[in-house]
Amino acid sequence: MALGLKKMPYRMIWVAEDDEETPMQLVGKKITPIIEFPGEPAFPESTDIINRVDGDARFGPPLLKPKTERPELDAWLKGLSTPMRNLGRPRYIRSAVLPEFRSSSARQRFVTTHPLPDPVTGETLSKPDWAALPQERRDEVYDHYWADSGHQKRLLNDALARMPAGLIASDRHLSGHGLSWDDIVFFSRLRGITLIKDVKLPPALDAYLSTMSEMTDVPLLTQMAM
Ligand SMILES: N[C@@H](CCC(=O)N[C@@H](CS)C(=O)NCC(=O)O)C(=O)O
Repeated sequence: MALGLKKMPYRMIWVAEDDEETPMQLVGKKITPIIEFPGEPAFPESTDIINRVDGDARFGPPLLKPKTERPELDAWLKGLSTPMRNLGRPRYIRSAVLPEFRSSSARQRFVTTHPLPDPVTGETLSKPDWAALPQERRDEVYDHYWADSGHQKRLLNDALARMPAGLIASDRHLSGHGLSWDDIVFFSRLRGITLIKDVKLPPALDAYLSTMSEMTDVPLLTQMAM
């Protein structure tokens, strides 16, 4: 997002979900994103990356104002998170055209490291406990949520419809004080919703996601929505 906003030219190298070697060689741990400026050591952590990019005076003054406290925004996002996760995760692993999930081993690794709640109890296991389940059980839970899409979409639509009026200040910035860290957090949280087909996005959210996608040069996933 920051690279697009600053119009800084860059080359994107996708790291497959199951590729440990590349990030280990670059920064010594399995993590993305990572950035490398010519002549500088590579480093991870999106906050540090965004600060470095936004602060790079060669591409103009910083664009991002500070984050603000938005309890009404946090509360609304919290209501979206469970159905978004239950719908999103089974879709990511069906999107073999996403570069990081191109191979079946990458998709399998995503399932192993991203728990979904037990369909009967609703309980979500810790990551280690989920990873210790037999693979067939994890696949079964992912298949359950894929099959339950109609119900999960109704839950998501209900949560979306509870968006407070005026939550999104403008297409071009979420909060009233202008383009800010609030946009970085919000757009990256909500972009994934565009992979879910036939969701009733409130018009202000729909317009915001489209404009922010253009401003940041980060594509939405609408074309491959399912
Ligand atoms: N604090 C890091 C967290 C980044 C993060 O959680 N990245 C995920 C992928 S989206 C990751 O690398 N997970 C470790 C793994 O895949 O093993 C940041 O903000 O950049």
